[in-house]
Amino acid sequence: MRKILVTGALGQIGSELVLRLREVYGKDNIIASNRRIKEGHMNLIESGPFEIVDINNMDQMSKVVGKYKVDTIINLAAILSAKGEKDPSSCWNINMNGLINVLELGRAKDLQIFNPSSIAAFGSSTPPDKTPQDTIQRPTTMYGVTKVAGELLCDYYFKKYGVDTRGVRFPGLISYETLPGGGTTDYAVHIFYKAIQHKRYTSYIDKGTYMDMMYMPDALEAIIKLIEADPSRLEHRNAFNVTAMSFEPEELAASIRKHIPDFELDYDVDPVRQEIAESWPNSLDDSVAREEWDWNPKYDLDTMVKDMLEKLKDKLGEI
Ligand code: NAD
Ligand code: AKB
Repeated sequence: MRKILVTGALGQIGSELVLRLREVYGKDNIIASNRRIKEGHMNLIESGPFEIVDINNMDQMSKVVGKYKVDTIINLAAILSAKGEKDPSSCWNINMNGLINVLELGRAKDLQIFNPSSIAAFGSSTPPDKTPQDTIQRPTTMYGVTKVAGELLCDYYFKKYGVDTRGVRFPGLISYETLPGGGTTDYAVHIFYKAIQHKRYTSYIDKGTYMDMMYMPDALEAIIKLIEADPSRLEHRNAFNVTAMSFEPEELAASIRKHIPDFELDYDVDPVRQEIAESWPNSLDDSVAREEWDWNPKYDLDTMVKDMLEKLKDKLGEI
């Protein structure tokens, strides 16, 4: 059975991925880690092995890999787009120097490495509609720079050293368990909290701004499917375009109104995040992921909205 170390496990993806991986591979085979303990995660921390690991601290990470005989690292430790623009040097340090540590460990100990990229790896000179798998990548945020460099670095470690690196370009992820960690697509999560609590949301992203999105259950299955994919089918290894839906704020609001008819949406656009959003694609072409490892998301806009509202109402009702 695999032994998987998940870094950055107390973030938006990790807090759900760890529990899903524990169902699939057994709780003792999934080592959750984060550089610090964060409030509200005691369930996850107590549901199996947990270690403090800072990916910028090679000794610490290497000891944990040795202690549990880890054979796979899923590297989720990172700084996202909006936070990255506030502190570009930390964004570079964690997303690049941390990733190099992960890849060096992969090389030294023959580990499989999954490292997610993002739609942020594209920029305004990228074809914005049905953005192809292989195309122009000139991102204008520090986060995007680290994501495209990370994609290349992962390809380099595979080609040069034979490290089994894999990854996808995730779009904005929508989930109810843990709030997003400071990205541009976060509005598409916040809107659900405000819709349930106040029947009203003020969006910092302007109407008409399309971005790709995906519901968390599909994102978790993408990770598991790709780490298990037959390597002989993988022409690409890192940075597969994956998407499930593309919408702009008015379309999301219209879908929410099918369940909360008096929900109101207005705008107070944040120029920084709006500029980032406008530099990202409107919609991705994910046919290569579908061909090479049978990527096939289950949730579209309406099914995601229905499930989000049900689950979040339960969660907020419990508080
Ligand atoms: P997040 O910000 O919610 O969580 C990141 C976690 O990493 C946090 O718990 C943080 O404490 C931890 N961390 C930060 N620096 C660390 C370090 N040096 N060592 C160890 N832990 C550290 O992020 P997320 O949304 O879960 O994203 C995970 C990965 O997926 C990132 O690489 C991100 O770029 C990528 N991604 C996410 C989305 C999304 O919408 N959530 C979309 C595209 C790509
Ligand atoms: C962000 O908005 O920064 C992330 C991402 C798409 O990478 N959600």
